[in-house]
Amino acid sequence: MNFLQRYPKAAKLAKANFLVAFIALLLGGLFGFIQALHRTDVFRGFFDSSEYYTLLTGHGVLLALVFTTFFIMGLFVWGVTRSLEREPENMAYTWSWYWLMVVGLTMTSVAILGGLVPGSSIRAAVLYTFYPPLQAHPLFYIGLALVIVGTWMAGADWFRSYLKWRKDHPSERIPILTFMTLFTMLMWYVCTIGVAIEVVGLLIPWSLGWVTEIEPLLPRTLFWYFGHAVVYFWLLPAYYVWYAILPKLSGGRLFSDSMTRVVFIIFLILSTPVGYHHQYADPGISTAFKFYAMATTLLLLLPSMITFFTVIASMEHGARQRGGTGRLAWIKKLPWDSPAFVGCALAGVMFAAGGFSGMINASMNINLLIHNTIWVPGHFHLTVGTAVALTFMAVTYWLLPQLTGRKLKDKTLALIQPYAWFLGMTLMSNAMHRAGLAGVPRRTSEPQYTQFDFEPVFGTMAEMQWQIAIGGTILTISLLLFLWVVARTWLAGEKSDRPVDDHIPEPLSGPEHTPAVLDNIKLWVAIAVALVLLAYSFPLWEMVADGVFEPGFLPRPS
Ligand code: HEM
Ligand SMILES: [Cu+2]
Repeated sequence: MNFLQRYPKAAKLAKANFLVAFIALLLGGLFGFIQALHRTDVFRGFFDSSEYYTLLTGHGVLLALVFTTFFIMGLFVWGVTRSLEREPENMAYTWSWYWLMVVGLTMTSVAILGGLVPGSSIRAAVLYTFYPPLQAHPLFYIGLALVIVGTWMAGADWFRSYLKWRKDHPSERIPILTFMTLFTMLMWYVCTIGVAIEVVGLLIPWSLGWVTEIEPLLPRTLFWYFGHAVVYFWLLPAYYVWYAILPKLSGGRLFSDSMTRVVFIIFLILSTPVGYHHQYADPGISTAFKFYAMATTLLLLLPSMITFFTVIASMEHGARQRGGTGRLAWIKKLPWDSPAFVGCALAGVMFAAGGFSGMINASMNINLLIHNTIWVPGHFHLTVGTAVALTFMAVTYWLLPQLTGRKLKDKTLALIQPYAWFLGMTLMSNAMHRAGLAGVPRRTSEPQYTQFDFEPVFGTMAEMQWQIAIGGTILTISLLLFLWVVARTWLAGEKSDRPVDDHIPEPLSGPEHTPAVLDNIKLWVAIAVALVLLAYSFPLWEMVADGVFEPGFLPRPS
């Protein structure tokens, strides 16, 4: 029996989440295409430069916040159901979090798209980081708040399933797919507290006009309290795929169950105290705390290195099972003709490159060299824009047949798609990094500055602009190919009892070798909270203490 036949309710829910994710991907991707052509001066006919921030907000919010979040919800529904072998406990509750998220997302999107309607007073050109002084229509913030509450309810749903399962299996280890889900959600609970306080306590009252003045540093700090951890909320589900599914797609087995758990625990503990690394250039936060954030950020390279090792070891095992030999020659024996495998593997390669530029972002001193330049989008199109997005697209080729009971259609197009993404991103991201080093700013529709010469270390500005535009175009074609294959499979794929080989083999070193302490949820949450308090209580207190009494520091009634 396939997943759809065994768990029809969960399959329906996962598909509903994927549907929203893919619509967001289409719209957000088209905005990205338009931006790439516009800011490189290749074609400016789509819209006026004054609307650039509306588009950029649409692009960032729809891709980095909506596509990711809805896809992750669908992925986790699949994984929890499959690994605990039970449907969600109460479908009315389950659908209520889904619909809450959809309503919230609709409000936020209306606020953003309103900016494109001439004469409309509804606007939200505040970018996906949405902190003041840019101000959006209240719908934007209220919608975001509803989406966050929806994700909290989804997390509670999975904890509930887990606790029910625990009653029947008192001494078993938490199944690995559920373990990864729960730890990702725990991290999400810790980090979303910051943004929830920011949105509900400061931004909504401010956008409604209940308070007239707002101190920029406090909401910025609360945003970045959340804003780095959110990248791990995107990344951990990609790790989830690389740990649990990629070894299988390579024809092998996961190398180590314990290492997988250790990595997720480190992310729970360290993800949030690093937020100031986005505020190196902000006044009002002491250097000591920025330094602490730098240290914890660099420590986070450790779990990524462990992942690199564990995932490659699993892939090598797979390739050797398929007859691969030699130090590196085994790589040739990997299934380079399987779209799901190719997408995940290339996403991993790009993530390694993103890790290198990330080390530069993270270092307090050299960060100043690239701060707010187009280098930064160069970096995160490798990480969230490829490591995460391409992994999600690739695993869809393997998941969608399970959820729909239909075989993948148009395999050749599906295979071209990840290679095209890799090529397009190599051009676009590399040129963005180089242009950033020459000082080209991000977030502007007019980066030419005719009175000013950007001096690249090598090559020319014109050549970089073209690489960004051509890379962006190839990416857009790749994205359309993906959506085409998805639509064709979903609507017209051949029905089958076993549309895809969905068996996941046991790890080489399984949970029986895993220390029990790794499953001690309370202990790890306590350590995570302690580190957050260490990083944030003093600076936040400093911001609020005099502010409560100083007019203009905190929002005050108008
Ligand atoms: C068709 C593929 C894509 C193209 C052509 C594209 C293009 C661009 C360009 C040119 C910018 C820089 C704009 C500026 O700073 O002025 C940008 C920003 C951004 N992109 Fe993409 N992108 C694509 C895919 C993605 C994906 C898949 C994600 C995430 C999942 C993503 C997330 C972002 C974010 C968060 C920003 C920053 C927005 C801001 O600064 O507020 N992009 N994109
Ligand atoms: Cu960060």
